[in-house]
Amino acid sequence: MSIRSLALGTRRGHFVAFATALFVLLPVSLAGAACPLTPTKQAFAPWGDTAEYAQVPGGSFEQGGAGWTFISANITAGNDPFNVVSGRNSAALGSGWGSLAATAISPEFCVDKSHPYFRFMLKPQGAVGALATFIIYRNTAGNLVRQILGSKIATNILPGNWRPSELNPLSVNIPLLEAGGTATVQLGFISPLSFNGPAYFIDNVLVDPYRRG
Ligand SMILES: [Ca+2]
Repeated sequence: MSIRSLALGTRRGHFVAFATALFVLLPVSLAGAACPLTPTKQAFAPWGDTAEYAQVPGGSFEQGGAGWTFISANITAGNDPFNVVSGRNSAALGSGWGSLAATAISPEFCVDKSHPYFRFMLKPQGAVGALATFIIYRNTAGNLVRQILGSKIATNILPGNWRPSELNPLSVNIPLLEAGGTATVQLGFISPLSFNGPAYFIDNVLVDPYRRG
């Protein structure tokens, strides 16, 4: 039975209309979500961001980095202390001098217009420069491209504290060319070199679905 025929059937009585309206409202409220739905939470509410967030696959780094690609980077003990997503591990990017352009790249996942931004937790530690993020996606010509997003977070060579990243544009910034207005993307993180050990720790890479329900 289609949503339309359900809605037409509600004209038989007020009670039926009310009960059926509850059914009809649900698909409407999810109309922006073409990708599979995943659990969400207001992960960045302590910083005044009350949007709902869902986890990028393996983005809490609690599954051993499955599906992630690490170059001069690795999973390390220690969760983001705010427990944006609780756990025991994060990812360390860089291992000191000689580890130029340490990189972590996520597995592929589905993005639609309900994923306008992504956000994550980070901790600079002796970084000589800012952490860059990037999106890998297919452009309108069908070619895989890598779009680098600069970080606005100022860093210095002294160890810093865990903090939330700024909002990084995701579906607001790429073409949604696949079925249902979706795109297959990967997120990446590039660290500059550091004086001593990892230049950055990152944890809890989350995407921002439009608030639902
Ligand atoms: Ca974690």
